[in-house]
Amino acid sequence: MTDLSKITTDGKAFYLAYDQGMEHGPTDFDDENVDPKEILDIALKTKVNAIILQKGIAENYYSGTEYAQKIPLILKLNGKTNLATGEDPYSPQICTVHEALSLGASAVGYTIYVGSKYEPQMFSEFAKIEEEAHSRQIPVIGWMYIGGSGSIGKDPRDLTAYATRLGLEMGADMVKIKYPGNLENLKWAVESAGKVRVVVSGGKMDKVEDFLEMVRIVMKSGATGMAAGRNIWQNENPTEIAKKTKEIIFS
Ligand code: FBP
Repeated sequence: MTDLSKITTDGKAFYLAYDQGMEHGPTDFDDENVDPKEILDIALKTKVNAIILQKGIAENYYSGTEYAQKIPLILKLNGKTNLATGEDPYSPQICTVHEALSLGASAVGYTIYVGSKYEPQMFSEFAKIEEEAHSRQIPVIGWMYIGGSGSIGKDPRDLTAYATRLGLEMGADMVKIKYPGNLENLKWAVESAGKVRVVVSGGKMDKVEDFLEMVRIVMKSGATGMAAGRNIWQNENPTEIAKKTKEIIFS
């Protein structure tokens, strides 16, 4: 397994995700968080294990700056908008491992929509990324998101465990999944992942307490931690909520 020590602390992790500008558009942002510098400042203040960016933001705001010396980078290698997404999502590769390394990445990420009819394309891109990243000892994180015609009507517990297992089968070092609704489902997904680490994405929750409760459940399940975005930087006090999240993850 690839060494994860640059992006974990005592085997646990808290990542700040800021790739929503591509996935959702600026609709997620307001004056407080539309500027990537604000988010990098939150990451710096709260000492997250890594920030997750697309290449354009990394190039313009991270690379060659103080941030790059202090915050590890997970570079997303693929992406899509939500405008063109039909029933079967496909998120094409837009950045190479080589570019990611030149931007200072400590790990790379790639989304596979498990259940999409475009799985063959995504598998093929992921496999090449995995081969190159591992030949350079760079960890690969699979955003294993359920989506597409093949997943419709199936049990979330089975689907989530299938998604994490797919990460193990495909050679990911870590998988990032959406919260599957309860502790029991998540435990099974973590178990199914074997040696592959599991982090859970935030989603957007209305109440801070609900988010923190989810973090508690995530840590009870044996998962490695969280990769959260909107629940942190959309909060009126991002540093405070990040601090509380960290306390749960690392306690
Ligand atoms: P959030 O914590 O804001 O949900 O971010 C996690 C994340 O996985 C991002 O990396 C990504 O941009 C977004 O969620 C995708 O969300 P969705 O699948 O809901 O469009």
